[in-house]
Amino acid sequence: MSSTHPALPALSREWHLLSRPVGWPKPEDFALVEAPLPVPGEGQVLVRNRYLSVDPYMRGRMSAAKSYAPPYELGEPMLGGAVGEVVASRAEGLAVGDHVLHRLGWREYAAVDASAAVQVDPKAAPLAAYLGVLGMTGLTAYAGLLRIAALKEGDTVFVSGAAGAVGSQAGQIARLKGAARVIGSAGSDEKVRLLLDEYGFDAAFNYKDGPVAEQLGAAAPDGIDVYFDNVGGEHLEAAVGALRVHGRIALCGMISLYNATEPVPGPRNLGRLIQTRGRIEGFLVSDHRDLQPRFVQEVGPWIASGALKHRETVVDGVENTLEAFLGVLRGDNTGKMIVKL
Ligand code: NAP
Ligand code: FER
Repeated sequence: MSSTHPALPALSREWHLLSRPVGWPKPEDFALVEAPLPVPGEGQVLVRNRYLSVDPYMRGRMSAAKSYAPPYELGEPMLGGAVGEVVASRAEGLAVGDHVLHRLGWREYAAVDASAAVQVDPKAAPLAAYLGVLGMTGLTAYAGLLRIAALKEGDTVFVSGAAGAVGSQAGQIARLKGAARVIGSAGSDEKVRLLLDEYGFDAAFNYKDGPVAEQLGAAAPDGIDVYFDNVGGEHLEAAVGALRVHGRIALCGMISLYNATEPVPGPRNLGRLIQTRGRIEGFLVSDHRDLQPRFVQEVGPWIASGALKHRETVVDGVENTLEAFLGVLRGDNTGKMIVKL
C-alpha cells in the first residue's frame, strides 16, 4: 500500500544537539538544520508534525549520563513527543490524513515506523491534548498521585510545580478524588492566583516569596499526608519536614536541580521518615502505561465537563522550539508547553 500527499516540500527543518550543555543550555549548543524530506520506508508513514512537546526530561537527554532514556546524539535530530498528520503511507492501517502520536519531535517532518505511532482522533480531543492533558503529562499526574502516593479521601496534599502540566493536573485530581486540602506552590503571583481562583486549590504560595518550609507550614499547619514532588531541593526537604504519620512522597521530577553543575545536598531531615513511618518513591510514567485506559476513562469526562481545567502555553513555529524548551526551565509556561507548527 502506498499513497502520498500532493504538495510536499523538498526540505524539512530539524533541531540538532551540537554540544552537551553544562549548566543552563545555551543557543550555541543547538542548531536548526535543513535536511532533505525524509523518505518513508516499507512499514513507515511520513508525518507532518503539527504539535511538538517540549519537556523538562529533555534536559537530561542532552547530557551524556546514562539514564532511563539514552542521551541525544550529537549532530542528530533530537527526539520528543509529537502529534502530526500522515502525508504519505507505506504502512497497513495508516492512511494519508490520519493523525498519529509518536516520538520523533523537534522537526517538521518525520518518517515514523507505524508500530511506533499511535493513531489519535482529532475529533475526540484537540490534537495538542494528546501531548498534555490526555497524554504523557496527564498520565504522570494520575499514576504518581493514585498509584505511587496512594491518595486517600481526606488526605492533605501538597503539589509543587503546581501551575505546570503535571502539577496542575495532580492538584486537581487530588481535589476531585476527595482530598481534604490541596496546597500548591508555583513561581509567580499570577500562577498562585490561578491555582486558587481557577483550579480550586485550598491554599497556594509563591516559592520565591520566602523559605518553602515557612510558607508550607503556614498553608498546612497540621502537616501533609501526600507530597507530589516536581521540583526537589528545598521543596522536598520542606515536605519531609511537614510529613504526617504514614505520609507518602511521590518523586516525579526535580526540575530545580536539572541545570546544577555540582552535586546537590539531599534533604537533611530524612530521619523524619522513620518517625512518621513515611514512604518516598520515585516513578517513571513509562512503567504505568497500563493505567492509560483507566486514566482517560476517569479524567476525560472531568476535562470535558470543565471540572478539571487546564491551560496550554503555545509557541508558534519550529524555529522557536528551543526557546519554548528553555522557557519550560525558566517557568515561562502555565500548563503544558506546546510548539505549534
Ligand atoms: P511544567 O511543570 O509544565 O514546567 C516546568 C515548571 O517547573 C516551570 O513552568 C517552572 O514553573 C518550574 N520550575 C522551573 N525551575 C524551578 C525551580 N528552580 N524551582 C521550582 N520550580 C521550578 O513541566 P512538566 O512537564 O509538568 O514536568 C513537571 C515535573 O515532572 C518535572 O520535574 C519533570 O521532569 C517531571 N516529569 C516526570 C515524569 C516521570 O515519569 N517521572 C514525567 C513527566 C514529567 P514555576 O514558574 O512555578 O517556577
Ligand atoms: C518516559 C519516562 C519518563 C517519558 C518521559 C519521562 C516521554 C519523563 C521523566 C521526567 O520528566 O523526569 O517514557 O516519555
